[in-house]
Amino acid sequence: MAATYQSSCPLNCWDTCGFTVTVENGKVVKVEGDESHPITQGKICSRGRMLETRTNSRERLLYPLKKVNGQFIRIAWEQALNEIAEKMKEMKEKYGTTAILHSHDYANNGLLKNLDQRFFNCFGGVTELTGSLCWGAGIEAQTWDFGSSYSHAPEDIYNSKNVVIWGRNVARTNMHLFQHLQAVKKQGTKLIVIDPIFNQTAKIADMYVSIKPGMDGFLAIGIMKELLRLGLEDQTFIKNYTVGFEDLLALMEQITLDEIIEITEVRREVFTELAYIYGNRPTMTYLGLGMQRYANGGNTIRLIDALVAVSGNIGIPGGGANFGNLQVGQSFNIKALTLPERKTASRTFTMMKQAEGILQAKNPPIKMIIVTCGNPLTQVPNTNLVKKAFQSVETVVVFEQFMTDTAELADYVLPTTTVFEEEDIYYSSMYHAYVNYGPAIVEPPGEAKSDLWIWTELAKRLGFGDDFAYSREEFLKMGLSHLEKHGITLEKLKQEKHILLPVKPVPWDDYQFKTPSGKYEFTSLLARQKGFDGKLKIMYPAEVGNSKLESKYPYTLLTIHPLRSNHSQYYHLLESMQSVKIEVSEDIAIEKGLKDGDLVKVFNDRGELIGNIKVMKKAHPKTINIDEGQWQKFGGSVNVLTSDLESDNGVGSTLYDCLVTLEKI
Ligand SMILES: Nc1nc2c(c(=O)[nH]1)N[C@H]1C(S)=C(S)[C@@H](COP(=O)(O)OP(=O)(O)OC[C@H]3O[C@@H](n4cnc5c(=O)[nH]c(N)nc54)[C@H](O)[C@@H]3O)O[C@H]1N2
Ligand SMILES: Nc1nc2c(c(=O)[nH]1)N[C@H]1C(S)=C(S)[C@@H](COP(=O)(O)OP(=O)(O)OC[C@H]3O[C@@H](n4cnc5c(=O)[nH]c(N)nc54)[C@H](O)[C@@H]3O)O[C@H]1N2
Ligand code: SF4
Ligand SMILES: [Mo]
Repeated sequence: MAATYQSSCPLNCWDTCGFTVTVENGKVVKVEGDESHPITQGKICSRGRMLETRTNSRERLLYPLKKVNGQFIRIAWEQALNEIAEKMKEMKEKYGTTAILHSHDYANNGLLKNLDQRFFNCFGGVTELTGSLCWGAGIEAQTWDFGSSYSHAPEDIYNSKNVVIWGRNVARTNMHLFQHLQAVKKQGTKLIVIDPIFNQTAKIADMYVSIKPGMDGFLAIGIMKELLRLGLEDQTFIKNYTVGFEDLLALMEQITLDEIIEITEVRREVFTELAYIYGNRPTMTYLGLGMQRYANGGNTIRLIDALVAVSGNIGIPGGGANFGNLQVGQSFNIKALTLPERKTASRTFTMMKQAEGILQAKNPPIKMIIVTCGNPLTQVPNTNLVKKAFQSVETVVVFEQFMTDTAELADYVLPTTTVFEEEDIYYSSMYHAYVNYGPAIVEPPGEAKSDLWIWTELAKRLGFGDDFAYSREEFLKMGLSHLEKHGITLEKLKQEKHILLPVKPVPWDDYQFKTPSGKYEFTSLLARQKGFDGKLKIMYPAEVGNSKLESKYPYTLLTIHPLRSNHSQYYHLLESMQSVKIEVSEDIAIEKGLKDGDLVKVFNDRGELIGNIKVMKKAHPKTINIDEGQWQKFGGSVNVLTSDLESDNGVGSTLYDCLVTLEKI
């Protein structure tokens, strides 16, 4: 007998789709789009559909494993939990709790995944990771400018005259926005795409701007120069609702349009045309994550924000500098779930520098790593250093669904459930503001257990079992407690399956910003409080454009997100993905005499990777792309080449700020 259930995509993605899942004989047999979901409307991508394959895969981890003499052997849960708890106690007594590092990312958008922090806080506080490989630089930048990072509601795009997609690979990473782009184009809205790669989104654009990677801030300055020359700025907004405009004017004096044209490799007419587009309000800007993964990434986002502000596109329907949508996550009572007040010790490393942190830590050294919802061996920059760091630690515990590169290095691997095997609610602070319900609809295979079950069992053994003596339902209610006054309860969510959270569809429409001054800040007071000077800057990437380094490594390496995988999560399930593909711009192919299929070695001082050439049509000169997420056994992660430097504001990555060269083999 087949039954269908409404559920949600748990993956780290802009869209957080609604699912209809078919179950037959206790197995998930099909994952489709839920047509009743207001945003995702029955359409999902292959990553969502393939959660069926991930759930039923014969490669799923089924039993706790322990490494003995270099080999994994199956052990009982009782033994695994006792030994890990014992180890944690020993660490706490000998070195203090911060000798343990919690390494994680955000592989699953479930609300209850936040309970990892409750566990570590109640334990006393471990070494934690701060910042974000993903969007850290941009979130911090918008926090300096606006006080937070908020996006317009998806349907507000129909109020725009122009839509600028600035460094977001919409067709591949944000499919429901792509559908809106196709629709607004039909009603005459002008679509502009700014990207060094002529991607599927660029193909439908009215205007495509190819730019040298890492130089978007300069483009924004150039457009602002033209905007002011043409008298198209919004003087009322600037005068009444901003601070620091004179600093911005002084900055623009420091560089000429001719210099900007040379740096960005963008034609002069484009600056003028984009000035008219920004001046012809409302213009909506969607900022992507690609262009802030540079050493100047925070400053880049701030300069684009400044352009949106100067042109008066803030707080109006059809406008906005849409990057993250933190209003969504802020709706939940995360404090009640995580109990931050229980932490008595703390130490932090940034996500980018976790390897260096591990290798250099003293007082106490890192003696144990617990990895959840992450695969640092493929996803964190400078893989060779990450590997060395993880290998240097006495005990590594990994909670996983599959034997990933990270799990391979572990001493204990604990098998976890997938989305269809546990109840949770799902949201993402990236695009729309619906929260979706996801019931447990099948039994986990083998002895796989939810992350929460593992935390609970460990907590009991470590003496704070009471803090975990709640059912999943009780925890979900805790997380939803702030929403009761808006009539949003777990019962209602279970009934309706998806509910719109009470967030603003047009953020900042009252011009009350969350900055220290209450205004939009071209010069940021918050940044000053943090020890920066807070001003916008003329600022270059660390590697791209660095002429000394370019003489040795002349090509910029981008490592964008794969079409058919969410990061590393699908390579092992799709044979067509199990090799390294090296995409090069046409000028590189000509210069090096390369054609599709040729085998080459790409390298820099950090590492090397071998793969097959694919020539990219119309990409910006001297640009290479290798999709991120590849596994060691299929050729290896591109992060052997990337840098672990932090962005200008300290909390983002510089994954795309990477120079390489290549050689035919
Ligand atoms: N298929 C798929 N979708 C995904 C994911 C996935 O792994 N696979 N991951 C999800 C997650 S976690 C995230 S964070 C989002 C990311 O979503 P996006 O922001 O779309 O992701 P990126 O792959 O980083 O690529 C963005 C674009 O930035 C461009 N770019 C790179 N450098 C520059 C630059 O200097 N200037 C400009 N203007 N453009 C530049 C790239 O060419 C690329 O087209 O996607 C989500 N969706
Ligand atoms: N070079 C380069 N590197 C990048 C990027 C890039 O564009 N280029 N993108 C960066 C970005 S945007 C991001 S968001 C990060 C993503 O980095 P990660 O989140 O580390 O990447 P994933 O491959 O999604 O790996 C997550 C792991 O978590 C496991 N997992 C899934 N669900 C659960 C669960 O419920 N519980 C547990 N315990 N485990 C689970 C999966 O099996 C998978 O192995 O990568 C970053 N790294
Ligand atoms: S990965 Fe993203 S687009 Fe695909 S089904 Fe999940 S939420 Fe939707
Ligand atoms: Mo991400």
